[in-house]
Amino acid sequence: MYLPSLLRSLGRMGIRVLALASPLFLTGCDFFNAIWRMDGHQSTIVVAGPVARAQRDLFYVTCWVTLVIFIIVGAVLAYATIKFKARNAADEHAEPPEQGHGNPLVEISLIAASVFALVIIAIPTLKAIWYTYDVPEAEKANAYEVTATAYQWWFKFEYPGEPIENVGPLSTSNELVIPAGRPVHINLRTVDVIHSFWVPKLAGKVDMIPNRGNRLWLQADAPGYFWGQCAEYCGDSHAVMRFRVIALGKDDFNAWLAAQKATARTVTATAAAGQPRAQFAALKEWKRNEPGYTDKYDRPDLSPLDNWKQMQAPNPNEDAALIAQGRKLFQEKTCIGCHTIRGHEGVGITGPNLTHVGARTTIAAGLLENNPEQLARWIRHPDQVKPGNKMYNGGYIDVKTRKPNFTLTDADVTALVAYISSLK
Ligand code: HEC
Ligand SMILES: [Cu+2]
Repeated sequence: MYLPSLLRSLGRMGIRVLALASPLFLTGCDFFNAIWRMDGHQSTIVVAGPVARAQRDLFYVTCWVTLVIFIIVGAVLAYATIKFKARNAADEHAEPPEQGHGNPLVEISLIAASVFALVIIAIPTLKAIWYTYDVPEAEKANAYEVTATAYQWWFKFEYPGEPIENVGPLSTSNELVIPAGRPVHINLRTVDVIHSFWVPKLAGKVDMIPNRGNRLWLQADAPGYFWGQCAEYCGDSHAVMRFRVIALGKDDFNAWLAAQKATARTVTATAAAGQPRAQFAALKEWKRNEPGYTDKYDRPDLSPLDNWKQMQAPNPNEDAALIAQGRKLFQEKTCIGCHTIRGHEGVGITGPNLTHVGARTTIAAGLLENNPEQLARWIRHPDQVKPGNKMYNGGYIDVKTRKPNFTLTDADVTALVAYISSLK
């Protein structure tokens, strides 16, 4: 397939030239790099799965056809402008030449050329629509099924093929773990407004519509860590309604499923080896809207996937007493009413399932890095991190009177953070 790959690399070059011509590239080296390599976290050009690849190739076909049209029209325009321009005063005041009714040959050729261009675009477009619509027939038996449900401003992921006795399907939040190299069929649902499910490197966006089931399929070529985003304006915190997709090899995936099906970890004093350590040095006071850390992932020493794998292991220096205190506070401060911690006291379903939240790389729907500092920041001031969020409005404060429902001291936050981090 020489021609498509040539077209592809030429296409990439064309976009780079356009990007370089843009004055924006002067604003920063990172930005320049991202554009030059075109491999940002949410790139639709450097892709990692067959569905996104089909969509990208279609984009290139359209680019090329329209580029050819642009060049022809531009050339004719330039030719006419130069050839027929007024060259002296006499030309300028000359009568216009005799006006005709056009040239049937030219007109018919133009119509034929347009139809031809549209057909060239239509054939791969229709093929791509059929291909991306559903898992190919031959692969259906091998497809893995997941249900993604959107809430203002986070995602719930359920695994209908992994039932837990007396509970229902395995359920997790904000980080979707899938098997690599297998098609994944995702049912798209929403409990409130219209959201849209988008993992740019794996597949184009598809809306999640109230009272109407929708779906998409995607596949990751290889194990990896991918950035996702709600792509439909859905209220206050739409821009920070994010998620992650982690694709794992077969064994890793099965190990993950087994760990997720287990009930929440209970840390006892004997289980916690080593020295209890302070969970974090001091509570930092974050400024309102101070940015989180997950926009960029800049750890050259550790790939995002390896970072995710490290998060699965319990911290060797846990403070069992502090964790027990946190578990008690989780009940007293009403957290249990909104969050499920299967095996512990949490039974709520209006917030993300936290049974294994300590093993996730992010919190607050992909917005903050999951570390003690950011957890403390979130638990203290969810309103300052995500405007409008329903943990604060209706949980921390009474929405009608705007009065706080409870208070959290620094010591409370420290204990809650220790407890939540222990939920591996
Ligand atoms: C009124 C319901 C409600 C209460 C009460 C509540 N939460 Fe939440 N919680 C939520 C919702 C909703 C979210 C998702 C917010 C978002 O990302 O928009 C959330 C998110 C979280 C997250 C991040 C989870 C993730 O996967 O991103 C943590 C951790 C958390 N809550 C801890 C707590 C703690 C600790 C308490 C008690 C002090 C608490 N919550 C009380 C509703 C609640
Ligand atoms: Cu949304």
